[in-house]
Amino acid sequence: MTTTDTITVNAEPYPFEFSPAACALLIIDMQRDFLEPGGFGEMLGNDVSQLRRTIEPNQRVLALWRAKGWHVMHTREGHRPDLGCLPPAKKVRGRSATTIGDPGPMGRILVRGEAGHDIIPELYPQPGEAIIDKPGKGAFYATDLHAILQNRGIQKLIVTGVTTEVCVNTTVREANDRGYDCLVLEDCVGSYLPDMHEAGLKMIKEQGGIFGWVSHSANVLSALA
Ligand code: C5J
Repeated sequence: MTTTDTITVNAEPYPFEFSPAACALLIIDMQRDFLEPGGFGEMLGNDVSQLRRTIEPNQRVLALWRAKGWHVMHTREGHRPDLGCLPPAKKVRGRSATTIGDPGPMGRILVRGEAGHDIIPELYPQPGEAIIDKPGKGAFYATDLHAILQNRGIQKLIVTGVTTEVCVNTTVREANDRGYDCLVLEDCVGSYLPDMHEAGLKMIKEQGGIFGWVSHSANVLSALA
């Protein structure tokens, strides 16, 4: 198989086709504060096991992408230490006693450079894999993701990570408006809220794939076998 061959993955609402040279694996916000026991997510009362079930399938897909030498990119949601890129509305939303920028269980919450903001060791980026630090839910807002994808000739994205209905969905919608085709792998994305996970996937693939495609990592692995 060459990087310009077309690979077809069984998906909903219909098969997803990509050429490896023009496709990136985009892993969204697999950060310690969202996924690890004792992190900010769990501190807010969330069940982190709903997110942790995505680690193993992500590892499988990531290992394959790395073995092939294909494009891998990671994102992290977070803010500058001076909080200059944190909109006041985002700071106060939710009326939690502890909010972004405050001291949390793994350093200042969602602040760049803090332990909790970093990517979990199981999926830690390797040299050469772009890390997009994003202040918003979508990975395109106020980042250079679009420029990097354009410069590398990437038109298709395989999107994984957390959470399904928030940062994954927002990124897929932003990508769709910029002309990218996105395939979301249902076992590699997760939400603290199972019903939101289901709804998030449905919103992507309904109406003929209005925002993109949904499949399972097993389908990607078998398409490449
Ligand atoms: C992400 C969030 N990554 N739920 N953030 O989805 O606030």
